[in-house]
Amino acid sequence: MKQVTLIFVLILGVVFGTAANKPSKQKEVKIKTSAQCEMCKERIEKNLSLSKGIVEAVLNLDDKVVTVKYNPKKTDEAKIKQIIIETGYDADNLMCVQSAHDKLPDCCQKNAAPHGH
Ligand SMILES: [Cu+2]
Repeated sequence: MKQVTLIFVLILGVVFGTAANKPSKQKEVKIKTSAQCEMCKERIEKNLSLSKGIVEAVLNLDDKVVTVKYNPKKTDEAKIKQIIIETGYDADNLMCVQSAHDKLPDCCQKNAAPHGH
């Protein structure tokens, strides 16, 4: 009988423990991009935030890392990276889609000289 009680307590612990481990259904991912300037930042953030399942996208121009908050039921990291490369920028180890990159303003292309505007 004692053993049954112990098992019951263990199961309860697992159930409540699991629930406590996910306070929200949101996930966050940080992706390194090839953004060059403020325009790139706006372009990437806008394209991401308009996409399904993405709650928020904030790009830091200092390290070019975009932090994306998303709903894992509606999207995933691979899809998020796909949006970035289709916008014309590298996403971590993925190369940008060349045709999309070539449509960017000169200053936003990867071989552009460092600049601020
Ligand atoms: Cu730019």
